[in-house]
Amino acid sequence: MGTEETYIMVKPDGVHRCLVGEIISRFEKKGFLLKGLKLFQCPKDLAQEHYKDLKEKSFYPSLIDYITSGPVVCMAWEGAGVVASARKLIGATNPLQAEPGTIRGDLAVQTGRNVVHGSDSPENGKREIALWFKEGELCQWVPAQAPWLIE
Ligand code: DAT
Ligand code: MG
Repeated sequence: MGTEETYIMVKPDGVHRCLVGEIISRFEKKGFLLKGLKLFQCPKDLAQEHYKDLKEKSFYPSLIDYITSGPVVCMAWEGAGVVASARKLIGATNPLQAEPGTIRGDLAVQTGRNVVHGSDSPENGKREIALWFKEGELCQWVPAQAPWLIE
């Protein structure tokens, strides 16, 4: 099993639009390992820390308002190559440019309502999981299907 981890989050629009199951299902079906999962109301300071690299962008205030506007679903997924693969499953930031078959390509129309977040590097995967999950919220386990996914 690879040790790479990524932080995936269904944003408030995805929760309101009842897309949680659909989005989780895409990662489950791919075969990655779910390590953590929770419905969570994000406080403003956490949203600001998560998106700190975008602080100077004009859309930053509305991005913070959006992410804190309702519950999100936080997930930690593990697997070899999971960061890049999850970004492919998610699709381009602008849903109009995201390929059909990707989550954003199939389920969203606007950048400011693009339903899901995925870490952009293994380093940020680790950083974001540590940011969004407390100690004890992640599970170490081996799924029954493991031998049928990785030889
Ligand atoms: P991604 O979520 O694909 O990693 P990002 O890290 O560049 O994209 O930006 C984080 C989020 O900020 C993105 O999912 C939606 C929002 N955002 C990015 N660019 C935007 C823009 N030009 N207008 C409005 N929102 C934007
Ligand atoms: Mg990003």
